[in-house]
Amino acid sequence: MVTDTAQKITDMTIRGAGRIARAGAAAMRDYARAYPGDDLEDFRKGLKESADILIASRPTAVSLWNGVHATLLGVEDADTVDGVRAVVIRNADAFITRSEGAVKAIARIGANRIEDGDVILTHCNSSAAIGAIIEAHRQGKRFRVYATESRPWRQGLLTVRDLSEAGVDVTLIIDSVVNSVMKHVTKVFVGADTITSHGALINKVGTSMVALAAHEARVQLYVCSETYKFSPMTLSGEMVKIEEREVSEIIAPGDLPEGVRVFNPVFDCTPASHIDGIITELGLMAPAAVYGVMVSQLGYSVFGEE
Ligand code: RI2
Repeated sequence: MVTDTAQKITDMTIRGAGRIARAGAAAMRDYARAYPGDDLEDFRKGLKESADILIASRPTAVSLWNGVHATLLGVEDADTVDGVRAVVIRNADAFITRSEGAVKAIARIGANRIEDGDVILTHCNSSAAIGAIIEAHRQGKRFRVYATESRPWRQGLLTVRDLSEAGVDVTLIIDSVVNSVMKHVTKVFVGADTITSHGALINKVGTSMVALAAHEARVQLYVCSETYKFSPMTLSGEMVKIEEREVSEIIAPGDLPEGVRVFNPVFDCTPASHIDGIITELGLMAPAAVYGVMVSQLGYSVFGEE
Protein backbone atom coordinates (compact mmCIF):
# COMPACT_ATOMS: atom_id res chain seq x y z
CA MET A 1 0.00 0.00 0.00
CA VAL A 2 2.71 2.44 1.01
CA THR A 3 4.94 1.56 -1.94
CA ASP A 4 1.90 1.59 -4.23
CA THR A 5 0.94 5.11 -3.13
CA ALA A 6 4.58 6.25 -3.34
CA GLN A 7 4.80 4.91 -6.89
CA LYS A 8 1.58 6.68 -7.88
CA ILE A 9 2.94 9.93 -6.47
CA THR A 10 6.27 9.49 -8.29
CA ASP A 11 4.64 8.70 -11.63
CA MET A 12 2.10 11.52 -11.08
CA THR A 13 -0.97 9.31 -11.14
CA ILE A 14 -1.60 11.18 -7.89
CA ARG A 15 -0.43 14.77 -8.27
CA GLY A 16 -1.00 18.27 -6.93
CA ALA A 17 0.59 19.35 -3.67
CA GLY A 18 -2.57 19.02 -1.58
CA ARG A 19 -3.58 15.68 -3.06
CA ILE A 20 -0.18 14.08 -2.52
CA ALA A 21 -0.23 15.25 1.10
CA ARG A 22 -3.63 13.66 1.70
CA ALA A 23 -2.57 10.50 -0.14
CA GLY A 24 0.58 10.29 2.01
CA ALA A 25 -1.45 10.64 5.22
CA ALA A 26 -3.98 8.06 3.99
CA ALA A 27 -1.19 5.59 3.16
CA MET A 28 0.23 5.97 6.68
CA ARG A 29 -3.23 5.38 8.13
CA ASP A 30 -3.74 2.29 5.98
CA TYR A 31 -0.34 0.94 6.97
CA ALA A 32 -1.21 1.41 10.65
CA ARG A 33 -4.63 -0.14 10.22
CA ALA A 34 -3.24 -3.22 8.48
CA TYR A 35 -0.17 -3.79 10.71
CA PRO A 36 -0.62 -7.41 11.75
CA GLY A 37 1.87 -7.90 14.58
CA ASP A 38 2.10 -7.01 18.27
CA ASP A 39 5.72 -5.84 18.34
CA LEU A 40 5.65 -2.16 19.24
CA GLU A 41 9.22 -1.37 18.19
CA ASP A 42 8.77 -3.16 14.88
CA PHE A 43 5.55 -1.20 14.29
CA ARG A 44 7.27 2.11 15.03
CA LYS A 45 10.14 1.12 12.73
CA GLY A 46 7.66 0.22 9.98
CA LEU A 47 5.93 3.58 10.37
CA LYS A 48 9.24 5.40 10.09
CA GLU A 49 10.23 3.40 7.00
CA SER A 50 6.81 4.04 5.44
CA ALA A 51 7.16 7.77 6.11
CA ASP A 52 10.60 7.79 4.47
CA ILE A 53 9.34 5.94 1.38
CA LEU A 54 6.37 8.30 0.96
CA ILE A 55 8.38 11.46 1.51
CA ALA A 56 11.04 10.35 -0.98
CA SER A 57 8.40 9.84 -3.69
CA ARG A 58 8.46 13.56 -4.60
CA PRO A 59 11.03 15.83 -3.06
CA THR A 60 9.79 19.40 -3.55
CA ALA A 61 6.26 19.81 -2.17
CA VAL A 62 6.59 20.11 1.61
CA SER A 63 2.87 19.41 1.87
CA LEU A 64 3.75 15.72 1.52
CA TRP A 65 6.35 15.94 4.30
CA ASN A 66 3.91 17.77 6.56
CA GLY A 67 1.02 15.41 5.75
CA VAL A 68 3.08 12.30 6.48
CA HIS A 69 4.72 13.73 9.61
CA ALA A 70 1.37 14.93 10.94
CA THR A 71 0.32 11.29 11.22
CA LEU A 72 3.27 10.50 13.52
CA LEU A 73 2.61 13.14 16.18
CA GLY A 74 2.33 11.44 19.56
CA VAL A 75 3.43 8.02 18.29
CA GLU A 76 6.32 7.98 20.76
CA ASP A 77 3.92 8.59 23.68
CA ALA A 78 1.63 5.64 22.98
CA ASP A 79 2.90 2.43 24.55
CA THR A 80 0.94 -0.33 22.83
CA VAL A 81 0.49 -1.34 19.18
CA ASP A 82 -3.22 -0.57 19.40
CA GLY A 83 -2.45 2.78 21.00
CA VAL A 84 -0.01 3.76 18.27
CA ARG A 85 -2.44 2.52 15.63
CA ALA A 86 -5.23 4.68 17.05
CA VAL A 87 -2.96 7.75 17.16
CA VAL A 88 -1.86 7.36 13.53
CA ILE A 89 -5.43 6.78 12.29
CA ARG A 90 -6.74 9.76 14.25
CA ASN A 91 -3.90 12.00 13.06
CA ALA A 92 -4.32 10.97 9.42
CA ASP A 93 -8.06 11.55 9.46
CA ALA A 94 -7.57 14.91 11.17
CA PHE A 95 -4.98 15.98 8.59
CA ILE A 96 -7.17 14.96 5.65
CA THR A 97 -10.19 16.77 7.12
CA ARG A 98 -8.06 19.84 7.82
CA SER A 99 -6.65 19.77 4.29
CA GLU A 100 -10.04 19.48 2.62
CA GLY A 101 -11.42 22.23 4.86
CA ALA A 102 -8.47 24.48 4.04
CA VAL A 103 -9.03 24.15 0.29
CA LYS A 104 -12.69 25.12 0.79
CA ALA A 105 -11.78 28.09 3.00
CA ILE A 106 -9.24 29.29 0.42
CA ALA A 107 -11.94 29.11 -2.25
CA ARG A 108 -14.17 31.43 -0.18
CA ILE A 109 -11.39 33.86 0.77
CA GLY A 110 -9.84 33.83 -2.70
CA ALA A 111 -13.19 34.50 -4.37
CA ASN A 112 -13.37 37.77 -2.43
CA ARG A 113 -10.35 39.02 -4.40
CA ILE A 114 -12.10 38.47 -7.74
CA GLU A 115 -14.31 41.20 -9.18
CA ASP A 116 -16.56 41.71 -12.19
CA GLY A 117 -14.47 42.44 -15.26
CA ASP A 118 -11.33 40.70 -14.02
CA VAL A 119 -9.10 38.83 -16.42
CA ILE A 120 -7.31 36.16 -14.40
CA LEU A 121 -4.28 34.20 -15.43
CA THR A 122 -3.49 30.86 -13.79
CA HIS A 123 -0.55 28.54 -14.30
CA CYS A 124 -0.53 24.74 -14.12
CA ASN A 125 -3.32 23.00 -12.20
CA SER A 126 -3.82 24.07 -8.61
CA SER A 127 -6.98 22.86 -6.92
CA ALA A 128 -6.64 25.71 -4.40
CA ALA A 129 -6.43 28.40 -7.09
CA ILE A 130 -9.11 26.79 -9.25
CA GLY A 131 -11.38 26.50 -6.21
CA ALA A 132 -11.24 30.26 -5.67
CA ILE A 133 -11.95 30.97 -9.35
CA ILE A 134 -14.89 28.55 -9.46
CA GLU A 135 -16.30 29.94 -6.21
CA ALA A 136 -16.19 33.50 -7.62
CA HIS A 137 -18.03 32.25 -10.72
CA ARG A 138 -20.57 30.47 -8.52
CA GLN A 139 -21.19 33.77 -6.73
CA GLY A 140 -22.20 35.27 -10.08
CA LYS A 141 -19.08 37.34 -10.76
CA ARG A 142 -18.33 37.91 -14.42
CA PHE A 143 -14.72 37.50 -15.44
CA ARG A 144 -12.54 35.43 -17.73
CA VAL A 145 -9.45 33.29 -17.33
CA TYR A 146 -6.28 32.52 -19.26
CA ALA A 147 -4.83 29.12 -18.36
CA THR A 148 -1.33 28.09 -19.38
CA GLU A 149 -0.71 24.70 -20.94
CA SER A 150 2.15 24.05 -18.44
CA ARG A 151 4.73 22.01 -20.26
CA PRO A 152 5.86 19.31 -20.04
CA TRP A 153 3.01 17.56 -18.21
CA ARG A 154 0.34 19.87 -19.66
CA GLN A 155 -1.62 20.08 -16.42
CA GLY A 156 -3.22 23.19 -17.93
CA LEU A 157 -5.46 20.85 -19.92
CA LEU A 158 -6.90 19.69 -16.58
CA THR A 159 -7.38 23.31 -15.57
CA VAL A 160 -9.33 24.28 -18.68
CA ARG A 161 -11.45 21.14 -18.29
CA ASP A 162 -12.19 21.92 -14.61
CA LEU A 163 -12.99 25.56 -15.33
CA SER A 164 -15.08 24.99 -18.43
CA GLU A 165 -17.09 22.25 -16.72
CA ALA A 166 -17.87 24.78 -14.00
CA GLY A 167 -19.00 27.27 -16.67
CA VAL A 168 -16.02 29.64 -16.40
CA ASP A 169 -14.98 31.53 -19.56
CA VAL A 170 -11.46 30.14 -20.09
CA THR A 171 -8.81 30.46 -22.79
CA LEU A 172 -5.92 28.02 -23.10
CA ILE A 173 -2.51 29.48 -23.97
CA ILE A 174 0.90 27.91 -24.33
CA ASP A 175 3.35 29.00 -21.67
CA SER A 176 5.33 31.36 -23.89
CA VAL A 177 2.22 33.47 -24.57
CA VAL A 178 2.05 34.68 -20.95
CA ASN A 179 3.89 37.95 -21.55
CA SER A 180 1.79 38.75 -24.62
CA VAL A 181 -1.52 38.48 -22.77
CA MET A 182 -0.34 40.07 -19.54
CA LYS A 183 -1.42 43.51 -20.72
CA HIS A 184 -5.03 42.26 -20.59
CA VAL A 185 -4.68 40.44 -17.26
CA THR A 186 -5.84 42.06 -14.02
CA LYS A 187 -4.85 39.32 -11.52
CA VAL A 188 -2.74 36.19 -11.43
CA PHE A 189 -3.83 33.26 -9.25
CA VAL A 190 -1.43 30.37 -8.74
CA GLY A 191 -1.04 27.52 -6.29
CA ALA A 192 1.93 26.47 -4.18
CA ASP A 193 4.02 23.39 -3.61
CA THR A 194 6.12 24.98 -0.88
CA ILE A 195 6.40 28.41 0.74
CA THR A 196 9.61 29.34 2.50
CA SER A 197 9.98 31.15 5.81
CA HIS A 198 10.82 34.38 3.97
CA GLY A 199 7.68 34.16 1.83
CA ALA A 200 9.16 32.87 -1.44
CA LEU A 201 7.00 30.55 -3.50
CA ILE A 202 8.10 27.21 -4.94
CA ASN A 203 5.59 26.22 -7.59
CA LYS A 204 5.34 24.67 -11.05
CA VAL A 205 8.23 25.66 -13.27
CA GLY A 206 7.32 28.80 -15.18
CA THR A 207 5.60 30.45 -12.20
CA SER A 208 8.58 32.76 -11.71
CA MET A 209 8.36 33.90 -15.35
CA VAL A 210 4.63 34.51 -14.94
CA ALA A 211 5.44 36.53 -11.81
CA LEU A 212 8.13 38.55 -13.62
CA ALA A 213 5.70 39.39 -16.40
CA ALA A 214 3.01 40.31 -13.86
CA HIS A 215 5.44 42.45 -11.86
CA GLU A 216 6.57 44.28 -14.99
CA ALA A 217 2.93 44.94 -15.96
CA ARG A 218 1.94 45.90 -12.36
CA VAL A 219 -0.53 43.03 -12.22
CA GLN A 220 -1.32 41.61 -8.76
CA LEU A 221 -0.21 38.03 -8.10
CA TYR A 222 -1.96 35.91 -5.48
CA VAL A 223 -0.80 32.53 -4.22
CA CYS A 224 -3.48 30.12 -2.99
CA SER A 225 -1.80 27.97 -0.36
CA GLU A 226 -2.85 25.90 2.61
CA THR A 227 -0.55 26.59 5.57
CA TYR A 228 0.77 23.02 5.51
CA LYS A 229 2.61 24.10 2.38
CA PHE A 230 4.73 26.37 4.58
CA SER A 231 8.08 24.65 4.97
CA PRO A 232 9.30 24.36 8.57
CA MET A 233 12.70 23.19 7.32
CA THR A 234 13.33 26.59 5.76
CA LEU A 235 13.13 28.16 9.23
CA SER A 236 16.44 26.53 10.01
CA GLY A 237 17.91 27.68 6.72
CA GLU A 238 17.46 24.53 4.67
CA MET A 239 17.10 24.94 0.92
CA VAL A 240 14.13 23.54 -0.98
CA LYS A 241 15.15 20.72 -3.30
CA ILE A 242 13.86 21.31 -6.82
CA GLU A 243 12.77 18.05 -8.43
CA GLU A 244 14.26 17.17 -11.80
CA ARG A 245 12.40 14.64 -13.90
CA GLU A 246 13.11 12.35 -16.82
CA VAL A 247 14.31 13.56 -20.23
CA SER A 248 11.57 11.44 -21.79
CA GLU A 249 8.95 13.83 -20.38
CA ILE A 250 10.26 16.45 -22.81
CA ILE A 251 11.56 14.51 -25.80
CA ALA A 252 11.85 10.87 -26.84
CA PRO A 253 15.49 10.08 -26.03
CA GLY A 254 16.02 8.71 -29.56
CA ASP A 255 15.03 12.12 -31.02
CA LEU A 256 17.73 13.97 -29.13
CA PRO A 257 20.77 14.93 -31.22
CA GLU A 258 23.91 13.29 -29.91
CA GLY A 259 25.73 15.27 -27.26
CA VAL A 260 22.68 17.38 -26.31
CA ARG A 261 21.75 17.39 -22.66
CA VAL A 262 18.27 18.06 -21.28
CA PHE A 263 17.53 19.95 -18.09
CA ASN A 264 14.02 19.29 -16.77
CA PRO A 265 13.40 20.94 -13.39
CA VAL A 266 9.68 20.91 -12.60
CA PHE A 267 9.48 23.71 -10.06
CA ASP A 268 10.97 27.17 -9.69
CA CYS A 269 11.20 29.89 -7.09
CA THR A 270 9.27 33.17 -7.15
CA PRO A 271 10.63 35.80 -4.74
CA ALA A 272 8.36 37.30 -2.09
CA SER A 273 8.82 40.70 -3.74
CA HIS A 274 6.71 39.50 -6.69
CA ILE A 275 3.83 38.20 -4.56
CA ASP A 276 0.98 40.54 -3.54
CA GLY A 277 -0.73 38.15 -1.17
CA ILE A 278 -0.90 34.56 0.01
CA ILE A 279 -4.46 33.31 0.37
CA THR A 280 -4.53 30.70 3.13
CA GLU A 281 -7.26 29.06 5.19
CA LEU A 282 -6.37 31.58 7.92
CA GLY A 283 -6.96 34.52 5.59
CA LEU A 284 -5.05 36.70 3.16
CA MET A 285 -1.53 37.42 4.33
CA ALA A 286 1.58 39.17 3.07
CA PRO A 287 4.60 36.98 2.29
CA ALA A 288 6.31 38.63 5.27
CA ALA A 289 3.66 37.13 7.58
CA VAL A 290 4.64 33.56 6.72
CA TYR A 291 7.45 33.42 9.27
CA GLY A 292 5.14 34.23 12.18
CA VAL A 293 2.51 31.70 11.12
CA MET A 294 5.18 29.03 10.72
CA VAL A 295 6.63 29.60 14.15
CA SER A 296 3.27 29.67 15.90
CA GLN A 297 1.52 26.94 13.96
CA LEU A 298 4.12 24.62 12.51
CA GLY A 299 7.04 25.12 14.87
CA TYR A 300 6.54 21.71 16.40
CA SER A 301 7.58 20.12 13.12
CA VAL A 302 10.97 21.79 13.24
CA PHE A 303 11.82 20.94 16.79
CA GLY A 304 9.94 17.64 17.14
CA GLU A 305 11.53 14.26 16.76
CA GLU A 306 12.31 12.86 13.32
P1 RI2 B 1 -2.85 22.14 -5.34
C1 RI2 B 1 1.21 21.09 -8.59
O1 RI2 B 1 2.34 20.29 -8.73
C2 RI2 B 1 1.36 22.45 -9.24
O2 RI2 B 1 2.67 22.99 -9.10
C3 RI2 B 1 0.34 23.22 -8.43
O3 RI2 B 1 0.51 24.63 -8.53
C4 RI2 B 1 0.63 22.70 -7.04
O4 RI2 B 1 0.90 21.31 -7.20
C5 RI2 B 1 -0.44 22.93 -6.02
O5 RI2 B 1 -1.59 22.18 -6.33
P2 RI2 B 1 2.35 18.94 -9.64
O6 RI2 B 1 1.96 17.81 -8.70
O7 RI2 B 1 -2.39 21.58 -4.03
O8 RI2 B 1 1.45 19.08 -10.80
O9 RI2 B 1 -3.34 23.57 -5.18
O10 RI2 B 1 3.80 18.81 -10.06
O11 RI2 B 1 -3.83 21.25 -6.04
